Amino acid sequence: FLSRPSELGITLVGFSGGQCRPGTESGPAVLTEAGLLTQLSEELGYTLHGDEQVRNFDEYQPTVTGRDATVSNSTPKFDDPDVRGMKNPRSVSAVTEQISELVYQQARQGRLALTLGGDHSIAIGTVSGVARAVRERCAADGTLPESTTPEIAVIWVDAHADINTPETSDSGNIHGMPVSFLTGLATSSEKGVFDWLRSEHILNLNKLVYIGLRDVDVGEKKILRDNKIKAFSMHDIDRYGIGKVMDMALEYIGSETPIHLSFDVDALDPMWAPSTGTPVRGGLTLREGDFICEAVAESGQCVGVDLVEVNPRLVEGGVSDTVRAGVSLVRCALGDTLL
Ligand code: 5AB
Ligand code: MN
Ligand code: MN
Ligand code: MN
Repeated sequence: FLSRPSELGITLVGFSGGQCRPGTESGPAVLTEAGLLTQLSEELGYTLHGDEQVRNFDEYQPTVTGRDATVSNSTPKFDDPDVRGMKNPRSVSAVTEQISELVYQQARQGRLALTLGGDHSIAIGTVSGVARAVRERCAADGTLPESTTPEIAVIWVDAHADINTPETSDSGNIHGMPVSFLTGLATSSEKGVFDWLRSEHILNLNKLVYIGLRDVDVGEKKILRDNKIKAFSMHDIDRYGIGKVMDMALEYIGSETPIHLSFDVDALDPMWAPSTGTPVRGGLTLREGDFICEAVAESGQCVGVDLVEVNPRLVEGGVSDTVRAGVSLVRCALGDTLL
């Protein structure tokens, strides 16, 4: 379908405003300091485009309070009162709007869009940007095989479904809501709060596949059921094994549909990835996580990859394990084992 892409469009998003635990903004820095980008170019042979430095979004980054106050950089806080219970709504909207444009600019040139986060709210930007680029490339002659579908599929690997609407969310944290905005289940009611999302950004609910779920809120379960959303929970992985689950996931998507992989590191069991804001026990092994990424790479359909929710400030259990896991996941998603 797609030849193995050789060009990568990198976006490094140092942002943590989609949730309340400072530290996620340093995720891209620790992953790149571990040598991830060098490995992608020197060992996997990719040509890298886009960000070399982490984007810090200082203006929109929430002010750190409490016992962490001494380590915060004291930029003036953007005035951002709650909207429909959402925390930092204008900040997250402004940052994801920029990410969407950046990722779109990479993906429209046929580059595989790799984004390192950052909390999972940033996927509102990445998925919307890739969705728009693929729609545009399908409409333009000759840039993709003729049978390619203009709508992308998303494989969302996560302990959580991240499909709360502002109304169903108990926490108000937007990293628990990206899928509802991306699919149009949640819409804007206020200027400056996700009012930039257009139809070309939207993900079809029947092109969404979850893998790894084990902590889904009551309101989210109703959304999954009512919309018949495809989901492989940890229970399904236990029952069928990860190999069969990936076969079923890719068969559901079909071979003509470009795939965006959005990988929340908390899908892995905290044994492998402890440094993350919302760990849930009973998760994927590192090999199961790597296998998911390998299978997506092997499909030849991958157009975008996110790795999010690495929080180096949460050191219990060791940051280095989480970083090593993150590096491994990205390498596998970019076809490491196939070389
Ligand atoms: B993550 C929770 N469902 O809405 C909520 O880490 C958790 O991006 C969301 O998957 C976890 O706050 C968001 C309770
Ligand atoms: Mn999660
Ligand atoms: Mn998530
Ligand atoms: Mn999390």
